[in-house]
Amino acid sequence: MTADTAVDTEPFYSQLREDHYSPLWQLMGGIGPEPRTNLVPHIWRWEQTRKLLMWAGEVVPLEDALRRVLGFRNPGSRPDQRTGATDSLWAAVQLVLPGEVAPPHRHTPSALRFIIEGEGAYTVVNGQRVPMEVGDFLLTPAMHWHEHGHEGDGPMIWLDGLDSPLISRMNQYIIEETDDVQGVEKPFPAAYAHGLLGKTWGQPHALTQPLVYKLSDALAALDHLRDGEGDPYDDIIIEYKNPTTGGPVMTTISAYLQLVRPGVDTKAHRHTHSAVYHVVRGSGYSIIDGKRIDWATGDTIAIPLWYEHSHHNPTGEDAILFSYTDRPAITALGLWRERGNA
Ligand code: GTQ
Ligand code: FE2
Repeated sequence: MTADTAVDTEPFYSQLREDHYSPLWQLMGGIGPEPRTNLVPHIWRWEQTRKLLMWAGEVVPLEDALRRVLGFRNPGSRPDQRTGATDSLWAAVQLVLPGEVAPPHRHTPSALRFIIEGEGAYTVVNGQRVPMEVGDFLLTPAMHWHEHGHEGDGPMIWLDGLDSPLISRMNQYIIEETDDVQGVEKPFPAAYAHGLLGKTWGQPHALTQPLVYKLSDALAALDHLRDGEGDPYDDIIIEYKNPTTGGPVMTTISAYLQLVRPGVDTKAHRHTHSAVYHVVRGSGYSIIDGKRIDWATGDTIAIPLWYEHSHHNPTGEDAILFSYTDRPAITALGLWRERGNA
């Protein structure tokens, strides 16, 4: 067909639109052999994060906010895009001031917390009261009731991680809220809470996994492993596990603590899950997509899917990183892939 005999296709396309048909040949733009995202790697520095969060404490009463949470929004996000720090992971800092209670609710997104600063706060998850101490890693699995209170002095600050952007994209984000604080039930003995011992009659108890992992336990495990070889991409890394399944801590989210030993340069890799890192101790840098990002205690870093990254500790001190990912969700969908330079 030559130009001067070209068919006028406009009536065809307008009929398709009117009758709700999609021509595939117009939809394949931007899809190629590699996964792609418009999101970008980014670091949020602790100094600025803490300053803005404390400012929120001055200008936003908890009654108005319910939860005083500042999310880390990926700079590559389009204005209407339901993203957090990455395509599927929300990351945020939350501030509770003395005497405040963030009211009870439950939702389909799974949530985790890593405690950054303060003492005297607690969360109640399905009737179990969990005190929060710096370095603790806490879980609020999907549809578990939770509320947060603070009986100490001074600000209480923690990192929140949720799969809410993923759940939102699937139009499955539901929340139930109430003003009635939960009745706090008698605490489970540790072995029962951790799934080592279980009742055999009637209903299983409402919690089937530990709700808190202490920093000292995780650090002891890292220390135990530090003389070995380590992972080529992460150095000495442990996963927080659900002991009742041996799998990730939640259906969609896995979480880790890692030690990048002094002088270590990890190899670079990329994978189809995305990750949020929080610097617990020390300093160092990562090379993400060929660019060096220096980090130090309190900083939070987003690595969206398929960006190549490596971690480096040029200092003489340990660097300890907490991180969480959507790897279990990506794996369940059959999408997990990795490409490394090891
Ligand atoms: O503390 O329950 O960062 O429901 C986002 C949603 C925290 C919470 C967030 C939440 C919470
Ligand atoms: Fe919540």
